[in-house]
Amino acid sequence: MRDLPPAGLSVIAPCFNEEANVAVLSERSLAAFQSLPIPAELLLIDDGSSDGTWKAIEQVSAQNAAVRGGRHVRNRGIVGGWKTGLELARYDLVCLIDSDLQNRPEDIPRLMQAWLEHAPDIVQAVRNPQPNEVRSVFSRGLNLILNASFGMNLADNKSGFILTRRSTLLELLQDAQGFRYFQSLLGAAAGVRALRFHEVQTQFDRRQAGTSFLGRYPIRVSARVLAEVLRYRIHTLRKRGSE
Ligand SMILES: Nc1nc2c(ncn2[C@@H]2O[C@H](COP(=O)(O)OP(=O)(O)O)[C@@H](O)[C@H]2O)c(=O)[nH]1
Ligand SMILES: [Mg+2]
Repeated sequence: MRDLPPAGLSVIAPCFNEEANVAVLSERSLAAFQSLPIPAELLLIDDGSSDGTWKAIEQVSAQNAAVRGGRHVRNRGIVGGWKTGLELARYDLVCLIDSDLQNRPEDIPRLMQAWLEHAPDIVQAVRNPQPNEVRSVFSRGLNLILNASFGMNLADNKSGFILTRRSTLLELLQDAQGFRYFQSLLGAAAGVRALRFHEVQTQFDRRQAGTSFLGRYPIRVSARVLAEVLRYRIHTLRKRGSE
């Protein structure tokens, strides 16, 4: 049975040294909210940035009631940003989005539409990168490994541009403890719970400003993520075995 219609959507964007992107993200998100059938808010979480990210967040949140900020004095990572966003969230639906504008805020209404039409547990944006992105080779490899390890068949398993219930995300993040790159394991956490996905094709733009924390050839991080995929698989098998 489908429960009550959603009351609203809280969009959570972790920001680490994104001073040049905050204002544009906010402007484009607020414009996109206009075409949503329910109220929405944007939660910008500054994660101990060393640039002017917090100042930019203060500025946009002072100008718009639908934009609010959260701040970590020390860096807690992307998942830490999501958790703080969940604490601040007013609404029962949440959408996670990168703050560097690689995910397009204009796609938020498309994810919402898919949520209403298909009634899945999670709507996941499939990121279609621009041509000649070296990073997409790593991303596709990791996608195959995640799908094979967890018996899944997603086009973009570790896409963190998703829309789901706040309660669902809270449940998935219960597994995050002890993992440094749990942002890559969120899809897997949903897979082990047999949650139902609906995928939406989206464009994954190049970064316009700021720098990725991964760099162009993320070999070291990829190796660490792989080790965590393995550790999480063992963890979930053990957990299932003990139930
Ligand atoms: N809260 C938080 N967010 C981060 C951190 N590192 C990156 N982000 C954010 O997560 C998103 C993706 O990061 P990015 O560096 O672009 O990774 P990439 O897209 O995989 O290259 C962006 O919105 C970043 O601002 C971090 O340490 N903490
Ligand atoms: Mg990025």
